[in-house]
Amino acid sequence: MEPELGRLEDLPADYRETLTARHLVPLWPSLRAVLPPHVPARRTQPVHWAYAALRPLLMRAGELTPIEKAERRVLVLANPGHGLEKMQASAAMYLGMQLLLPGEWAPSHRHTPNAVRMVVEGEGAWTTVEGEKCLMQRGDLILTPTGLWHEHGHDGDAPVVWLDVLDLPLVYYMEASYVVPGARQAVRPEHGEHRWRRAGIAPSPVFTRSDKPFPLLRYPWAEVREALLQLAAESSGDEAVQVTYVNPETGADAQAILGFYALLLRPGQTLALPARSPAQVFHLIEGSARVEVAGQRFTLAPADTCCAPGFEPVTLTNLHPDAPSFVFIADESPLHRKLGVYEVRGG
Ligand code: GTQ
Repeated sequence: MEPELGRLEDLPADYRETLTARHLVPLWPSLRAVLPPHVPARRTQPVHWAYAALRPLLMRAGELTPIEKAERRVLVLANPGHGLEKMQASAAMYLGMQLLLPGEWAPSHRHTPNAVRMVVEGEGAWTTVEGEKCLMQRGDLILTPTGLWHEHGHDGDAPVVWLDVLDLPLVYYMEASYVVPGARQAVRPEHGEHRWRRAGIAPSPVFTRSDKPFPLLRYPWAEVREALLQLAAESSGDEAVQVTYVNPETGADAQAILGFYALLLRPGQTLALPARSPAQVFHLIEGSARVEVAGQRFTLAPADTCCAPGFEPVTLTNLHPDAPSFVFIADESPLHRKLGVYEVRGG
């Protein structure tokens, strides 16, 4: 037990008032709040956003608000633990479901926060990033990293929905979040998907090495899914079958602050993840899965999303007895590792 410390009320009122007038604060009444013993205080609560409940509200937004009045037509998945107005899923993660209707265009801009798009529904939309036109198909991951121009368009004939994951809360907290509006981009024929066609071969530096901080912007789901199935076929039943979205040039995480992963849960598999410092987000791409964290138990249907605070063990169960389930995961690991605060407990 930590010894109890003096309270603010224990101090004479005139002394407190003088401190306030001088912009001074006594530490000891707040010391346990900012440095809680052994386990950090976490505002992030376990929360489940069911797509079935969210989708009609997003479609309603499509009727209520034209794209010109929204620029980005997004319903934010806000964690009540942080206060809805903060628009945070966790300390560093922002989640939004974005709707683009046929023929609409979300104009070009660039901003300091990093974003990724996980395509949830619909065909025919695209995101152009620094002149590279990235098709958006279900399960594709598209990066729009810090500082890169991006705009979204839609040539299909049905609504397209995707999940935005940004490090906006962190960058905003740093007082470094801002946007620059731009003009429609010219699409260039060169594409990271061409230069990084296959793992194991890289463009030779002599002529073609890009020197771009983000050489690959689209990770097609068809290929990630295939890779997971192959990994599952060639590993033992107890191993977690997971891939990390990386920068193919460096092998480092695809972005600097948040980490992105795709997980295959084998038929009937239960995966016990140890408590780790970063918060996590789980989004079900395909199948049926249960997520248990901090006394909560969520059943994820396809396109459902939930979040889990850091420092809590998480149990994932594939509810399909005879088919794999596929989970997209975002977490704060790259940030925690870079800051030196990453930890795993009791694993
Ligand atoms: O599509 O560029 O959910 O700038 C929030 C901010 C999406 C976007 C969001 C953004 C975008």
